[in-house]
Amino acid sequence: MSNNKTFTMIKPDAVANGHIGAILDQIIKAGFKINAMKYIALTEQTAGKFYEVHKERPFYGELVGFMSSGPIVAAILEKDNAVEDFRKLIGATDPSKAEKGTIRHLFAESIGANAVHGSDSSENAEIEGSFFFSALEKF
Ligand code: DAT
Ligand code: MG
Repeated sequence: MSNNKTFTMIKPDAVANGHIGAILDQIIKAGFKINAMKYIALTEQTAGKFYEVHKERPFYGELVGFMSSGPIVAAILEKDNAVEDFRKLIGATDPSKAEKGTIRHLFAESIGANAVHGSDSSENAEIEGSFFFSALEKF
């Protein structure tokens, strides 16, 4: 599978804290092109479905509650080596462990409210992008 796309969400904490513009600026300056984008809110049901892989984890309920607590920005991003390069740009899941200058280091509040999502594989990027976008919405 080609590795030139990844999927991201700017999470409810970063949206509420006014960081949409700053985060998109970092993403674009890092060389990612926007293939698809929308401002949207997940419900508990749709957040639960998106994060179904984490169903057995102890933080699943907290995660679903948080991700449906306010609007998000969902986007498909395009760049060579997109998945790996984007994970590098956002930093570790726990912002206290995220490298200096990464998006989570700069903007995340906690391990749960950690500002951004980034897909962990090209396969999952395709699944996650298709969860939000139809073929007509991808450019
Ligand atoms: P990542 O988002 O870095 O891929 P993940 O896939 O392990 O991390 O977890 C998905 C999300 O779940 C993560 O972005 C925030 C939340 N999460 C992970 N570990 C958590 C924890 N120990 N407590 C609360 N929320 C957590
Ligand atoms: Mg993950």
